[in-house]
Amino acid sequence: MTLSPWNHILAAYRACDLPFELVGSGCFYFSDNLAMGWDSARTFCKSLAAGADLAVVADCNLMHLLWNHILAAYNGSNHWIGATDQHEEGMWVWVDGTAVTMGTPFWKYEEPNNLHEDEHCLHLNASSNGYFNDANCTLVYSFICQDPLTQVS
Ligand SMILES: [Ca+2]
Ligand SMILES: [Ca+2]
Repeated sequence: MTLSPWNHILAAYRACDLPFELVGSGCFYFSDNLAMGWDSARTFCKSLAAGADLAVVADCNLMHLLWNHILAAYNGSNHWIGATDQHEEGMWVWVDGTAVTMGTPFWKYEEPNNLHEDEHCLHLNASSNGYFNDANCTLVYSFICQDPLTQVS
């Protein structure tokens, strides 16, 4: 039996439980027009599935895959992802507790800049092709959640 490309696509979609979509090798939820502050976005993500949280984007290839998907399907808008330096200024940590890689190839030039000493949450920045920027956590942005339990390899 041969699988048509369509079968392959269906199989890929089934790899993630709704409302998560397969991007790269992970299962992600894009909030589309639903927008809120970073903390509320994190709470929302956790409500979607056991173990779900804001997305950890520790891989540069994944960063570009997510951004290209946002450009194609979600208006290329700013999206919160799961890292913050709320606990200690300048110490960027993913929601899974691992350290965020600083500088290129992840961050927009001269970011994070902690503007007005009040930028402690990470987003894929619409004005810089999705490269990382720190922003005020109360800004109302769309966001990306991740379901680690349905991650495929
Ligand atoms: Ca900061
Ligand atoms: Ca900034």
